[in-house]
Amino acid sequence: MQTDTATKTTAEQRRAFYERMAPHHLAPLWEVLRGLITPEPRSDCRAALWRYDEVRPFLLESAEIISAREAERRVLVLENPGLPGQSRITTSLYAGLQLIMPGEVAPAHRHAQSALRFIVEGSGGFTAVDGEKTYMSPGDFVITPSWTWHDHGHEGEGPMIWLDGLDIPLVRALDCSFAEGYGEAAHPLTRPAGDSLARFGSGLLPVDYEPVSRTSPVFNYPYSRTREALEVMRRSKEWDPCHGLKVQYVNPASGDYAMPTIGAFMQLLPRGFGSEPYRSTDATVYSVVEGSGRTMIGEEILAWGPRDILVVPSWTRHWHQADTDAVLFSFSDRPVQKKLGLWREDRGNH
Ligand code: GTQ
Repeated sequence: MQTDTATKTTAEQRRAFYERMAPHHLAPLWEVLRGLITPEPRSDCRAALWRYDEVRPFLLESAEIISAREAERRVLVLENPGLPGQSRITTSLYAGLQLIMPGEVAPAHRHAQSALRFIVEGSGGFTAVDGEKTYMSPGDFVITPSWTWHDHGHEGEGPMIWLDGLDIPLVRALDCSFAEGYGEAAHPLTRPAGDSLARFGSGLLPVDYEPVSRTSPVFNYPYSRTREALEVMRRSKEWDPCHGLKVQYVNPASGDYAMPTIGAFMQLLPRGFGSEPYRSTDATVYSVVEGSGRTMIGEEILAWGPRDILVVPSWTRHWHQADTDAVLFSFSDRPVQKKLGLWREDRGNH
């Protein structure tokens, strides 16, 4: 009884104390410490799947509502269900599906945020980055480095759709967003299409080349090359128990990730493959390129097919099953975590 009263009095005393300090912008750490420094990652980010056949009609309908030019970028944001209204697919990354119709333009602008495009549907669409156009095909991995002028257009037929991945929430957390419009639809072209890939992506570099940016000078990694590489590599049958056959996109001038803030990967899971459980601290967005299967995430089973998008939160054990040969593209903030010495992974069930 006495203890109860004493506790109550203590609690009241403490509350009164906190109220007196609040106007001075002071707060007691001991009331929040356990929620700040958690023994393991604790995130509102949830596992989720977007089925392409459910999303695509909404995306096409958006073209009846607004033009690419008026929208600036006509994109449906993939919002993590645990982070509604925040334009995030994970805590640190943004993703959306962008649509451009034949003859449309998404006008030139530049921003501090880095962007990747993973092409999902269509052909004849292009993106121009700092004066060089690249035409995009499904499975291509295309980069827009931080602060480079870029516009998108479409010279082909039918809808052109790609997955955008940007470091918007990360840049927001650091409060270093800058952006400007070019003022015209397109930035002038100064190099022929394909120049960067030939110059930097052929196992060659210009003699005495010194990197001018932290981002890869290759800005389109065509799927035809990536797929062919996986097909040749699979012959050695060296399967990683957690990843199948997995590669990461590289900046050929530095050997580092292709982008400073976003790591991008491609993996092949052979037909019938069941991966061992795996988790890592980088929440990961997957885009299914080929094949079908499922990913088990905690209690959830996410069944996927071509063009579906799924997200696996940080430090969440998951494993994949492939019903057919399957090819999965993925991206995460791994380069940032690794540079800061924060990244961890955990294989198996321990
Ligand atoms: O294409 O530049 O999905 O600036 C979001 C912001 C795409 C783009 C997005 C952007 C872009």
